[in-house]
Amino acid sequence: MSSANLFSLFSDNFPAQADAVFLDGIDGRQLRYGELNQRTGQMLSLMKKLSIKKGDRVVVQVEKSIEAVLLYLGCLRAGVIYIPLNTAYTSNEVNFFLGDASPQLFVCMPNRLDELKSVAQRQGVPELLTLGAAGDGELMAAVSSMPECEDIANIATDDLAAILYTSGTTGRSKGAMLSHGNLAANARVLFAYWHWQNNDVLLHALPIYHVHGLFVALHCALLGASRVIFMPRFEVSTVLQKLPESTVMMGVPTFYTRLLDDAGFNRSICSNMRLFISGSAPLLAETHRDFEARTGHRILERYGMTETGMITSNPYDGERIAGTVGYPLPGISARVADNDGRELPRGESGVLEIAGPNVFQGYWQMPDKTAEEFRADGWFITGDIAVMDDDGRVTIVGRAKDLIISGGFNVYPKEVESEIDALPGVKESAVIGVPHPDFGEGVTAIVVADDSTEINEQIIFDALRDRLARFKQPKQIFIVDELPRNTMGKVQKNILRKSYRDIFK
Ligand code: MCA
Ligand code: AMP
Repeated sequence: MSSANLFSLFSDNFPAQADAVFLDGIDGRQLRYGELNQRTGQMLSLMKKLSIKKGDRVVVQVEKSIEAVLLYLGCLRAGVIYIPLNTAYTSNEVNFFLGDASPQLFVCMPNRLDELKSVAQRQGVPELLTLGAAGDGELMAAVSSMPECEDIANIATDDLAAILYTSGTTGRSKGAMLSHGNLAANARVLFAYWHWQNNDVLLHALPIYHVHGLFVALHCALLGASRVIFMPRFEVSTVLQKLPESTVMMGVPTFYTRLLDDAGFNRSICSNMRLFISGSAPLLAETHRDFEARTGHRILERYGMTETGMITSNPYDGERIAGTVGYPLPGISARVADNDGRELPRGESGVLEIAGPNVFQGYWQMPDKTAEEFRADGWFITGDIAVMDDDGRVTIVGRAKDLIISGGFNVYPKEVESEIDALPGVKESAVIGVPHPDFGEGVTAIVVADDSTEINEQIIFDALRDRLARFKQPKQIFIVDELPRNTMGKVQKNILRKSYRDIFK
């Protein structure tokens, strides 16, 4: 039986010329396909030396860099489970992930070593190495001393490739287990659906600790043996400079609204571009229209989740309709169902449920939570409210889950509320998302004091600074006398969202 290692799927497509460029860093450094092959082989040797075996976990919290991509691909190649963390996570948050994932190795940024060493020790992590944005640190020094090696670990389709943490409605993060088979299925489908071409040049400005930047973008490029212009972060001026030599860009809606806010963004800058893709959060129909008027390009919006990769996409050739997320991708079945999982007639709104080879293997060490998110017939409940029209086109109209998406990052209100409620002087809080011109939704906290200790907005901001990643911290806090409740005593967040809807306008 041949191996289902995702790395083999990529390496089978590597260009014949070893000096073909894969990653083109804007600091002038490049990674060529030949070096990718050599370095990931050495990574496999390093994993062996450290006794990190197939199925063991490697947790990684590092800046975006060429070497960070090598580490991901090296883990795939070695059959080791890769667990990337947002660089914004505080040591409090990292402590949880190390405890939950019990990795054999934790790779962190050199400038946070002092702070994170004790966290890794507390959680009993056997190996700790550093990796800096320029490839500096202990990891690459160790890799360079390893023998080259042609091995690729033998992998079955269901063996895990990665665990990506996604916060839960309970406030407790859940690790979504993705197999080599899950990732390969989605990569193949997107590559074909978006008509990926071998001479495509991908402009990559997304972070690489989430599905969008790590899997969707990099996997398509690897299947096409393409060149990737690799930016450390999204920055309008650099995007404007690099668009003329690119053909594809993927982004969250904030990328597109920020580009439109710049007068220098125009049709001629985009003349080499083939495709702009948007996802991770709803793209306003207005942004879609403005973008077309400015550039002549109709953004292709798609929809997905960490647990499933991409689920639907607007068509490449057919009509890309603003405000819709298109059709279920080939091989993926989707239905709009009532609360009991019964399919609803076309045109009615309900929860979107899906099935397909892309659907994850469950939540890491949470069988009960996993069972709750699946129907008895095996369909996965996305928690998004959708409408499907007669020809199968899907529109996302809301969320059954209490989730805020800010600039493409997910924020679970419960997690923020738990931190606020734990503060002395706080009786209770409600965290909501309200329209924000830059981030789509802005995190906002409505807090009721209990009068035991003095509390004000500034005390709350200060207390959250070291507890929660910056993007989860409320942009505004309001102290009120009471929260609106329904007759069952449940806080009515819809009323709060209405009352505060204009605060960022
Ligand atoms: C940064 N800040 C944020 C965010 N990003 N606050 C709220 N929401 C955010 N997304 C904070 C900064 O720490 C800073 O705080 C202040 O806001 C302003 O930062 P700014 O310089 O404007 O931010 P930036 O560094 O330019 O980042 C904005 C960004 C970035 C480029 C939109 O957030 C981003 O790259 N987002 C993409 C997320 C993504 O890849 N999502 C895909 C998830 P202070 O002022 O205190 O310093 S995968 C997924 O969802 C599924 C599977 C899917 O369908 O793809
Ligand atoms: P994540 O947990 O980061 O994978 O976020 C997945 C969630 O992002 C989905 O369940 C949706 O709520 C949302 N999402 C992703 N893409 C879109 C889109 N194009 N339109 C609306 N919501 C989206």
